[in-house]
Amino acid sequence: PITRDQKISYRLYLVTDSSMLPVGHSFVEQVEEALKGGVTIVQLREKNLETGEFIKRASALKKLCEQYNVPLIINDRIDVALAADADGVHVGQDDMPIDLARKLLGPKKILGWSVSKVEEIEKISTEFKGCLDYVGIGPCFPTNTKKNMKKKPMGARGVSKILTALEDYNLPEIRTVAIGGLHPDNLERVILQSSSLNGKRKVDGISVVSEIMASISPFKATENLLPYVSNFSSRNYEFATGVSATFDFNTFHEDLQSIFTNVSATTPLVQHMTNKVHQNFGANVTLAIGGSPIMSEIESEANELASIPNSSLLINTGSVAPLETLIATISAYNSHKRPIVFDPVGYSATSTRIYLNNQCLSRGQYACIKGNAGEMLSLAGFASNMKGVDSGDVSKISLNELIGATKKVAFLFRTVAVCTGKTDIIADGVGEGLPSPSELNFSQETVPVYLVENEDLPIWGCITASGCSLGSVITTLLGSNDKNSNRPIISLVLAAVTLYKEAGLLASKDCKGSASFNVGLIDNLYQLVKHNEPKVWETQVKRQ
Ligand code: 3NM
Ligand code: MG
Repeated sequence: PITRDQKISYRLYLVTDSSMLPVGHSFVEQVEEALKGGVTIVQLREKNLETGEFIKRASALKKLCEQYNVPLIINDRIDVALAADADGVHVGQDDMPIDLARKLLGPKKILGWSVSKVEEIEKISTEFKGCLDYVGIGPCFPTNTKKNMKKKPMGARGVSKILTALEDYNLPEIRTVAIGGLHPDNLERVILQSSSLNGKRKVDGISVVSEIMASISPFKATENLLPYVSNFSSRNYEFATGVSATFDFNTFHEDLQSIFTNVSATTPLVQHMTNKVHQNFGANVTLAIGGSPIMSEIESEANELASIPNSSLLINTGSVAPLETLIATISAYNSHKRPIVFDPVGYSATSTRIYLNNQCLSRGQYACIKGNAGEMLSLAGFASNMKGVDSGDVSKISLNELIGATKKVAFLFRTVAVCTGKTDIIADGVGEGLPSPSELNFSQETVPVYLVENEDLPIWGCITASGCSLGSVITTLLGSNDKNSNRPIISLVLAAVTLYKEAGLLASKDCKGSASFNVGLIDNLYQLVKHNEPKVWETQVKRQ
């Protein structure tokens, strides 16, 4: 038998469910295909079997798993596990207390526990000290598999909280798997985004039910999952954009011209899901710089749009699209590895907005998250409340505090974070010199920061959608990127900020007021891209 003192691989943890097999598939064959495909640990989870049948099934699976040298864990039933001499037991929060389970199970068998709260991790370090081998953290996403699910999906951020708690309570011996609604289209970012705040811990594996048990090809389904949990290091951040280039600040300024040329060459299709005030202006801004805007909020066409070469998506949560439509569109762009820019308008202004924004944040991976000072501070957890959707009274906040918040957002959401203001702050949470998720020294402190300092131009605040339209420019430039141009996200975001600020500066110089500033902004974007001589621009990016 496999015992808890051996090195157990939790990389790909199959939890069975005999109720979802495709027609004509047998339970044992389904599990055997998964074993052939490479699952590293199996849990027999049966909710409706009589004890006798349960033991029979456990004994049959035990024999099978043994042939593949894979541990067999029994859900909930210690008696069944002992009767079938399985390798361990998994218990939920409503099942037997952990210390009692350990006592009954003896010192050698593997014991796992479902957790979703920091308090539960604290217990592992106190009353349950030494009892447990691993925790299943979930549900990460909504799932139809578990009936009567009482817990709310926690998203990658929730998993990160649990991993952070394991660090805080000094429990390096506890192994971890994430569970709930995990599928190939969300695995990469979940693994990446869920690492602990100090960057030292990522999940040891992921656990799935339906992805394998409901598959008509369980072998292929398993094989398909393995790369996500095996080679963290070689995959890097491609999932956000399909591009894995590294950034060289020294050559950035020379590259600017060709960045803008490439926009005209590719005419990116820029889907906007944005608020009404921004729709018209954002479309004109996109056109002025060579993009092709589409203001669609139709769920059924998201996948088609996302599959068009050089498409990109701007989500501005001042939008009125229903959450399901937002999530479906986000998923479509993520699975096509096309970039999404997220603008969490008025992030925490009302509880409705917090919910909407948090749902979007936990359900997608964003190439860039852009916000004003108030939004950035809230996203970073530095300010709990914002009034209205403008940047509020942030005048008392120092530049350094804002830089800290922007770094934290870049790090938390593994994105390029842009905080707009008199000085624009751009923090690169995905790029230059940052280690892959498998390496253990990725922390907020190592996030590179760039600043674009501007003249104080109060006129920016006199027109609507000026911040939103920076989102349009960033999204257009990101859309121009593909495997051919192969640029890191950060270089395109920096180019977008530079262009937009330069246009604003020029427009402010010869406008008569806010209306002509509005028009002048579009004119200058158009002219700047047309003449494309970034060398003579006043606006410059500095590395902090
Ligand atoms: N436990 P699927 S979620 C069995 O959160 C189970 O503890 C969960 O199924 C938890 O991979 C879950 O099909 C079901 O979404 C996961
Ligand atoms: Mg249970």
